[in-house]
Amino acid sequence: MDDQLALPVGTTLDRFIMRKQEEFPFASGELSQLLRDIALATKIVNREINRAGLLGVTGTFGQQNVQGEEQQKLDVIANIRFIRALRNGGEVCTIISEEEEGIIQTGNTKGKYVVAMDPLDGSSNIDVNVAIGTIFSIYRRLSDNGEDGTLEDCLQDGTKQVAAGYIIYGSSTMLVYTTGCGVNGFTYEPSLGEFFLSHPNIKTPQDGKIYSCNEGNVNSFPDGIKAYLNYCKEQHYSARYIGSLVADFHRNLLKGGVYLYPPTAKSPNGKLRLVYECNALAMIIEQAGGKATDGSERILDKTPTELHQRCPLVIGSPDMVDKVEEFLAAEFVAV
Ligand code: P6P
Repeated sequence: MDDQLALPVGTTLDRFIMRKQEEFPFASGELSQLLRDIALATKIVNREINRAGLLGVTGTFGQQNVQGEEQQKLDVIANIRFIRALRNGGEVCTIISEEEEGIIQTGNTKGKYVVAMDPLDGSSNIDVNVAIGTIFSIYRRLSDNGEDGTLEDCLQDGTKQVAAGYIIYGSSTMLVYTTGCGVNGFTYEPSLGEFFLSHPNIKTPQDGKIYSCNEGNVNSFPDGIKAYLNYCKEQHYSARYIGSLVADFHRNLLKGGVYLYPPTAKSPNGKLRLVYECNALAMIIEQAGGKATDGSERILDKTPTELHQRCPLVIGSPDMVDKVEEFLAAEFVAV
């Protein structure tokens, strides 16, 4: 039979995970199972996002999170879904979530891993059908097995991540992750309930012509950032800012570009959180050949001191991140 008639459906996430596990002779399978648990929660959250308008789960939940931000109903739902999946999966002892003030003990005291997550980032965009995302980091616990995880387990440098990823719920739903050996993207096929490898070995362009920044805050930006934004206009770059970190990051990852969230008057340390937003994306961008700094220091080298601490973020094509840093450095020389 002509095998052209039956085109291959491609590599499922599960088969990919198993193949990658075989490359690690000492892998015992817990990380593989943990990645599957995240994928399961993603499928459930994806279904609820896609039907939000029909399920009456758009809009605010009626209380604020630890950040003082209005929680959307889907923020709460996504948080519950991921916590349940990680608790039931058994591999995770402790979770950090944007939606929870303290660390969450799963009861899996023998779990080897800690997960830091933003269950649903950009959720204020849900009601207007703009792409949103989930961001996660996976660390090996430092504390002894058999006990609950500790705060120290949760405040590790980004360089200690064993895996990081995000899900973008956009025109299609994609899971993009790394375990430190490159970045791979999987597209969800709802009719089969499977993720299929669609973007193998993602590499971000060395340079780009897209900059993502909320220029509504420009008056309170550092002078070096103001100078860089003027440079972008002189170079006729394209301004692309969706206001959804995962969507802006994903576009820049694939096409080349830089995302900036500098210090502002309202957020003097920047708005984005080091532990469960910046670190994961920084690992991914570096694995794809890009860079991530706070304007001067490498994000992955920063040692978190608080669960929800914020930091400025400059992330994307390496040549563009370098250029931003050049303008910021010139600011201090000019003084
Ligand atoms: P601003 C969403 O709240 C978020 O955390 C990111 O997804 C997004 O990039 C940023 O904040 C948008 O912030 O201040 O520009 O509205």
